[in-house]
Amino acid sequence: MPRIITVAAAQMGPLQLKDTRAHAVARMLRLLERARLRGVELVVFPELALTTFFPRHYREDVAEADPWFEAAMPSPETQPLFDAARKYGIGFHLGYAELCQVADETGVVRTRRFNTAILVNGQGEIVLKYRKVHLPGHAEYDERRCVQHLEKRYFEVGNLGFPVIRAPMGGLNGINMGMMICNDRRWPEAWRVLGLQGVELVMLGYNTPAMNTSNRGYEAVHLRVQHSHMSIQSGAYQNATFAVATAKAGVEDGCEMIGASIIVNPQGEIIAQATSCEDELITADCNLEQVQFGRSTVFDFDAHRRPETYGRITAQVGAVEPPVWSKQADQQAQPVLTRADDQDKVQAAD
Ligand code: ING
Repeated sequence: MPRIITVAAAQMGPLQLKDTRAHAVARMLRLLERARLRGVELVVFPELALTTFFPRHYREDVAEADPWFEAAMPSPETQPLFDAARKYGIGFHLGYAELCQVADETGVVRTRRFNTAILVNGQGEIVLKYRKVHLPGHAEYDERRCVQHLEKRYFEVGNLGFPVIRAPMGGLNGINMGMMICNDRRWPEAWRVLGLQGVELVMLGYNTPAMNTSNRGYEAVHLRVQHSHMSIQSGAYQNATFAVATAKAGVEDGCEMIGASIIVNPQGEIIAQATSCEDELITADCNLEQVQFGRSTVFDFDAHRRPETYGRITAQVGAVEPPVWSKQADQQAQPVLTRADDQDKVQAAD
């Protein structure tokens, strides 16, 4: 029995520093209206969809960046999105900068700032929240860079892990849905944590500079889209899940970002792709039953994964130097990896 949901990536063109939330929301409402006309049941908006990509702008006092953050969700400016969701019966994913008062790991409630995404159902209810874990860039002004990328200055590392929820969406009474944000897509660990929770549909937004702004080495510009697509297609294929990846694209205050939003099926095929760097709606019918092939054959995790050999993945942060081969007669035979050895070796690497 097919389980079909019609999804859309609602790609957005640039938002300039001068653009207001009302301007952004108005454009998003037009995309929602277009989605309704096409029978779309779930719309994925980009990362930080309400403002320009402000981590390119340095502020000495982080609190000076607070006007780019949402202190409430919904807020008066974003309430129209929730109203439209309820009116049309369309769910949506929204990326935004979250300003909140929550306890930290020491239990102290304080002001905290996250790069956040929420999933809202067709009744306008928030069913899932995610806070970006992999924050690229840097925390201090970097004079070598041609464009700053200060996500480590403005956001804390997300404290919600990579959650998956099974919830009704569209005409289906249960879909396993998860989220990640932008740079997360480049880290296979993020995809696998979602995959190990049976995710069937991964939603992500991104703001990706169209060129290498780090000024540390050469990266051909055509690789920007290629690396984005490789990451998403691999993640979807290796975890037998659908993925909807939505760009905020185009030139924001002189800084170009890639578009190339895509919808990918559990076999890693791109089944829809944006071709502009403007507001553009791409749609696809996703038969979630397609996830069964991958997870009952090549990626049957129960049958094929060997976690006892993966210790390094969670025990190490950076890489360690490998042992050096030598011709010494007394060179020991290559040690057989045992779980204890694996852990000891890893501890030694700390
Ligand atoms: N943007 C970029 C991204 O991961 C980046 C940053 C681009 C990192 C290219 C590495 C290479 O798509 C965000 N917002 O994470």
